[in-house]
Amino acid sequence: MENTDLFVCIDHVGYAVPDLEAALKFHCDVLGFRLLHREVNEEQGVEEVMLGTGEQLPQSAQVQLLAPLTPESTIGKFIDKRGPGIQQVCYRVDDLDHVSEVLKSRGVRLLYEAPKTGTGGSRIQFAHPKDTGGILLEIVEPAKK
Ligand code: MC0
Repeated sequence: MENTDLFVCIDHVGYAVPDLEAALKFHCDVLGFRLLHREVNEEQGVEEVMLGTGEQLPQSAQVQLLAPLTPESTIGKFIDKRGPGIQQVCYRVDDLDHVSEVLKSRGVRLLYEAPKTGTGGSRIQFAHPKDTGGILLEIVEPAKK
């Protein structure tokens, strides 16, 4: 039977954090996560780290820490309104364009006209939380190796 699944797995859960170094220390020293990747994404207004249990991206059990570059950024506003915590859940896909078209055809509003660049050169898109039961849903197609 043809596989019609849209998603490969949960790629990561993203936490909005006001203090990246403090959150990194907690996740690594207390929870035992390993730092897999770190970058500044100016377009998204974040400094982010990806944590996991293996040696390189993409891994299972990934956690993303998202710190705001400015108070006016998406994460800055989120922390201001809701406080630190889960900001997004991200599903991994093989073909972002295909999955985007399917979601759109099913009435889900996507936030961007065209995919943006995410962690490690990945392609990303978001579905509006109003269309997903209150969850900001990111979809990611990891960069090809
Ligand atoms: C806002 N709302 C949320 C939410 N943010 N609901 C669930 N989860 C969230 N994270 C709800 C609010 O409670 C409100 O509902 C309504 O959506 C409008 O919220 P708002 O406070 O007026 O905020 P907006 O509209 O200015 O922005 C919300 C929006 C924004 C989702 C459009 O956060 C956005 O564009 N996000 C996508 C980009 C992003 O998150 N970048 C940072 C991660 P009520 O009921 O009060 O009306 S970058 C990233 O993740 C990259 C690096 C990667 O993974 O590779």
